[in-house]
Parts: sequence; structure tokens; C-alpha cells
Amino acid sequence: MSTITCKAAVCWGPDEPFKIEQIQVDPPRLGEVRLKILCSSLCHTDVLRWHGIPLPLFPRVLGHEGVGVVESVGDEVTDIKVGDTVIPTFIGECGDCPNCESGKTNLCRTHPFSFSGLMPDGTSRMSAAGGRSLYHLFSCSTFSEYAVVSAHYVAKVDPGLPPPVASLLSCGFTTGFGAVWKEAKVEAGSSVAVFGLGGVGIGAVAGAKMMEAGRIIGIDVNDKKREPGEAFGATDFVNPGKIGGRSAVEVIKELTGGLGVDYSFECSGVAAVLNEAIECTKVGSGLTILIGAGQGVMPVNVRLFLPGRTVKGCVFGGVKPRSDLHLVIDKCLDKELQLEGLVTHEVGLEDINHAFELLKQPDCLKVVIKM
Ligand code: CXF
Ligand code: ZN
Repeated sequence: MSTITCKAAVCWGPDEPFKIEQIQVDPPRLGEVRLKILCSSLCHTDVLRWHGIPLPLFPRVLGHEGVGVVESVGDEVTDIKVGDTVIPTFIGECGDCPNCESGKTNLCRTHPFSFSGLMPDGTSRMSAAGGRSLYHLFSCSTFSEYAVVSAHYVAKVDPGLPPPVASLLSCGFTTGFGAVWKEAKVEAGSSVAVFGLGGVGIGAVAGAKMMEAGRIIGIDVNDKKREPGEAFGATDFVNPGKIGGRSAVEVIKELTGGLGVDYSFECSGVAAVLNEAIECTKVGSGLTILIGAGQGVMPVNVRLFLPGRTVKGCVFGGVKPRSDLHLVIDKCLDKELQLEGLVTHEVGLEDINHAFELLKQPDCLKVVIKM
């Protein structure tokens, strides 16, 4: 196996435009696979990393949603072979560490998610012309024609699944869907509020529909999110800018007999919204699942917790990449979940800077990057 020279979008510093450059992608080492990326998609975590949040790791190849075909495999890779179609996952699942065995979390201790921007062994597989080492995002880096990932951090997908749909499953949609299904374990008939109807929030709405929630209230400052929200199962839509000066909390309580919702899902990463997401849940039992990390530090009114409310964070919606993810993939193959409608924009890799601009458009749900 030899080094591959290919095109990638390289970011050299915080908020600097991406440059499409020829980079070198090393052969896969022990336990790794090299992927020919078919397509990638943008997630707001890419935007935060581009801003240098939480760490300014540059130069860097971003991208963690994507789908690819295995081009070569390193030593001791037994369950993945050349030609398999896989999606990168930023957490693994060993199946027998204390966390994997706990039944309480998807955060495997053997194959954890990492903020280092390097492969699990602490090194990079990508370098720019002249040999400068490039940081990865998690251990993925899908804004490249080829990428090396650990075989512990991929999930096989049916090659019949349209690549854009497969790409969406590798982070955003699954995170929202799983937050409802695996983290909150929403019961049939219960009430749900989803704050922020982007790719993650729509995933949460779809998860609530699958769990047969009785009332699914989507909240977004942008009216263009009403239609996709309702298409995926929202029973109500609240635009906080268009409720006559009342707060979203008041309106949600009105919609739920004055009590508030059983579950809320915070998908915006905005502090004021997190406080509303907590306050709109039922006293004594309300559970808020925190998904949007935003800038990291957010002021929260702790008095909201005193009447017995809970906030729980999650990564990848609590979904285990080996035990659970195939169920979401199957629902897409069966057309029970139709994610094609989430792809509002498609661009080529050379238009990646435009792709980041498109994310700000009011009608944008997901931007897919075709390689
Ligand atoms: C990320 C959020 C930060 C922790 C790791 C997972 N999720 C997706 O973008
Ligand atoms: Zn993501």
C-alpha cells in the first residue's frame, strides 16, 4: 500500500477560508482502514472547530459526517474488507468495557471520542504539500477524497443506501433521533418539545414520532422549519418571534394543559434556549436532553432544577455504533425514515466555503458535499 495524493479542504487557521489542496494520505496502519469518501455533510461541530472551538488545532481537515468505500485495510482488520461501504463514527463500541456492559451509556471506554484531532495512537495520517502534518477531526476528516480511520470507528452500511442519507446518519440525524430513543427513552403518549429544527432537531422529532409521543412541539425562530418539522412528525410549531410577546415556555405550557412537557431536547446550543428548554418541562419529573454544545460555557438558572427537573447530556444520542445504529440504517432502507428531504443543498468539495455560507440560509437543513 502506498501513500495517496488527493484533494482535501484544508483549514490553516480559525475562520480562514478553506483551501482545496493536494494532500498526502498515508496507508492505514494496524487496525485502520483507508476510505475513498463518496460524500460528506456539514454539522455545526465542523463550524465550531473551524472557529477554533474548543481548541485551535490547525492546519486541519475537518468533516466528521460522511460515507466511503474501503480502499485498503491495515493489519489485523478482520471484520471490514476492501470494497465495504462504511460510515465513520466518532465513538466506537468494544462491547466489553464497563461502560459498554453497563447498559447505561454508549460512551465506550476502549474506543472513546477524542478532541485531540489525531488518530487513537496520537499521530496523523494526513499531511500537506511540504510534509506539514494535518490535524483530523475526531479520527475522521471527511472533507477529503480519502481518509484513514480506525476500524473500531466505522459502521458498515448497505451500499444501496443513497450516499447522502448514509452520510447524515454518521452524526446529526442519529444524534437527535437517538437522544429521544436511547437517552430519554420517551414513552408512548408523552409530550415532547424540540428546540431548534435543524438536522439534529428533525432527528429528535422523527425519534419522538417513532416512540409514539402524543404531542411533539417543534420550536424554531425560522418559519421555514415548520414544514420539515411537520413532515417528520411535529404536531405543533412555535416560532418564539411570532407569539405576540409571550415566551415559548408560556406557549408550550398552554399546549400541554399548563403542566409543561415530559421531555425537552435542546438542539440549538444557545444559553437562553437551554434555560427555556428546562423551564418548559414538568415540575417533578421533566427531563431535558442537552445536545447542542454551543460555545461550551452557558449560564443556567439553577432554580429551574430545584423542582425536580433533570438535564442530561449525550454524545451521538446515546446510540451504540454496533448494537443500535443498524436499526436506524434499516429504517432508512425500509423507507420508514426518508432522509432525502433533509438534504437542502449539495455542492462539490471545491465549493466548501460556499457550503459553510449555505448553513446560514433560513431554509438550510443539511448541506451535502459530493466528492
Ligand atoms: C460532537 C459534539 C462534541 C462532542 C463529540 C460529539 N457531536 C457531533 O457533532
Ligand atoms: Zn456532528
